[in-house]
Amino acid sequence: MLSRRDFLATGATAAAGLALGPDSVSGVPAPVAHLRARPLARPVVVASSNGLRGVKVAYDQIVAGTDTLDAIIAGVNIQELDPEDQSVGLGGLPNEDGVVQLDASCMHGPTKRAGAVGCLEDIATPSLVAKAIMDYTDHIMLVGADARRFAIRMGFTPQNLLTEKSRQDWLRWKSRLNPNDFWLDHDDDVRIRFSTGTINMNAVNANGDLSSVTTTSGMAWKVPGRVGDSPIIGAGQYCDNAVGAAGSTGRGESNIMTCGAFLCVEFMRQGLSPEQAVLRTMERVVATTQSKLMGPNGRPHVDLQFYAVSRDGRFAGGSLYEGPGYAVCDDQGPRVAPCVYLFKASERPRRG
Ligand code: SD4
Repeated sequence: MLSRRDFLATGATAAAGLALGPDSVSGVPAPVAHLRARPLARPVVVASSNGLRGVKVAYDQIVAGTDTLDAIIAGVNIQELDPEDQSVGLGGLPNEDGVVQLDASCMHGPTKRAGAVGCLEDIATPSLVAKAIMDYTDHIMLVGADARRFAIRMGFTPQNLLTEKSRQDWLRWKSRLNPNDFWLDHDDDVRIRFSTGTINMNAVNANGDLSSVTTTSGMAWKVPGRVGDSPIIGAGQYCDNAVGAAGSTGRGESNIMTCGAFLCVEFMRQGLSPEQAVLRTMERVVATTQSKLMGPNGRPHVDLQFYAVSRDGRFAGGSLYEGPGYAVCDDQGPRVAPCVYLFKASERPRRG
């Protein structure tokens, strides 16, 4: 066995050629040759479909020279501050106590830094709080009341995030919870239809510099204190400036079980295209799904999407089931493109 010093001294690194670099010495797989060979990228921004306005804002900022993370955070701020998007920031659907609790995380590829916040109350832009944690502390993640205190000390203004629309939805849900409780039944249909979801956004600029961000109010009616995948580095989003960036929306618990965003980037490191990487990640999600979440046809009840961009500007969105699209903006302008998927919509099992 060669020691690390012996290995470097013998010049074995150089002898091994392109596939081996300093990363190989530290045990981290080196990016595949085709990614290294192309230092310049086609700028592109990809996001969940609710990010259609945001990808355009982020793309325009990136081509004007703004840092990729600042640009995509400006993109997701649009949804965070939009009271009509009930899955993120202001107007997000609350937990079972009627309290809005937000999660977010971000990564900055060029400087290899990350920030995250979980279970944050009263601050509409958790993506910016995650970035403040990254910029101003030597930590990565703050949660709960102390994260709120940190944000206020950093100059964020607390506000009531529960809009009247989301409060009415919560009351409807509450009224149907238990036939023996003291809540009166509500006439309306209790099912809340989401036209939008959590927002994940990933970008690469012309230098091949990458960033990623995910922000959410999490699952509606969740148990207070529940933290989903969005603020977990490697699950909700992940970015490696040598390879690519990826992120997710959908059932967070399933994503946490697969470290989905990290896995997606690792698949790209091995040479898979973003499209292949999101599909392979989805296959892993199915393989790690517990039996109580499986239908009789062997298909999971859960829904999950991944979005990925490679360092050289290729991109994809993927979904477990046929249907959802994803937002993308490049020199062709902003648009919603169809996700690649594992299963047809008709294969989705109905819940008993
Ligand atoms: C969570 N992944 O908290 C989020 C929820 C989501 O579309 O993405 N909804 O589990």
